[in-house]
Amino acid sequence: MNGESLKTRYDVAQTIARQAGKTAIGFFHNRGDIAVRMKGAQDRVSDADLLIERFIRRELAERFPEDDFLGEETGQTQGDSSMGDRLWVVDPIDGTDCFVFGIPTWCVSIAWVEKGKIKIGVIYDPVHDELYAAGLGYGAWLNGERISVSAAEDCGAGIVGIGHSSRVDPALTLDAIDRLLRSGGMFQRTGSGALSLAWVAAGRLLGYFEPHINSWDCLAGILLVSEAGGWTNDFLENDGLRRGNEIIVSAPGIVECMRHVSGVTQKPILETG
Ligand code: LIP
Repeated sequence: MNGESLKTRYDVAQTIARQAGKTAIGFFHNRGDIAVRMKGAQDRVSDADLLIERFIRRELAERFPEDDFLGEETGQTQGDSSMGDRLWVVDPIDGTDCFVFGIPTWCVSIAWVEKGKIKIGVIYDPVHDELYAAGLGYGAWLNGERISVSAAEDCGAGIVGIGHSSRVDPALTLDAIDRLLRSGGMFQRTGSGALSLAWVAAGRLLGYFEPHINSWDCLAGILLVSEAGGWTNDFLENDGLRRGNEIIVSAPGIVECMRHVSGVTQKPILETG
């Protein structure tokens, strides 16, 4: 693919994320009128999720008919002339449980993967009008301003995001929180992995760990963190795209602490300067 095609997709993804966010915030302010269903324990889906995912899928298909699409709520759709190596991965509302209860920690997440590499990551928080964007080699940006991960050298120098879902044995998450607290750190759970990853890229959180997360929740955030100078584990290994995986991201100065907190000893795949 030529650079123009990547740049075009990068720009269009940001436009669509903003358009989707504008619709989502309207639902958020009128959430009493929205039907909500349970997909599992503590795992909700609303009509807003479905409507916004269909909007994003339609807009991307019109602009890039050769690309495939994988969405949290509608699954995978092949492009008209798909070659099977270009895929949009989308969560229309990441943090749905927060969304339905009126908690303002949710976002729209759009990622683009080509030949197994994440090349575009866009996360839009409509409540605070914060658009996070990264392209492979473009750096990471928040509302047009360059962002970078924290320069902290110690887990105790800030807050670490910890995610949890009912897919995971509570002991895994509780043990991670225990290790973090005993390392002098402090945890926070937003209910949106994507937004937490964007906050790591912006230096607001020192790192993020979740024992299992889905690709549509994290691929955009992974690119944001790596383009902002952070370390990320190899989420896509072992078919992470379809099966999900654990997620560990970190400011470069506390990778050892984050690996300790997560309980795994994965080697860094990005040597950060
Ligand atoms: C959410 C994730 C979060 C996880 C939640 C939930 P959703 O995604 O972003 O990391 O801890 O349980 O899965 O379901 O709101 O799109």
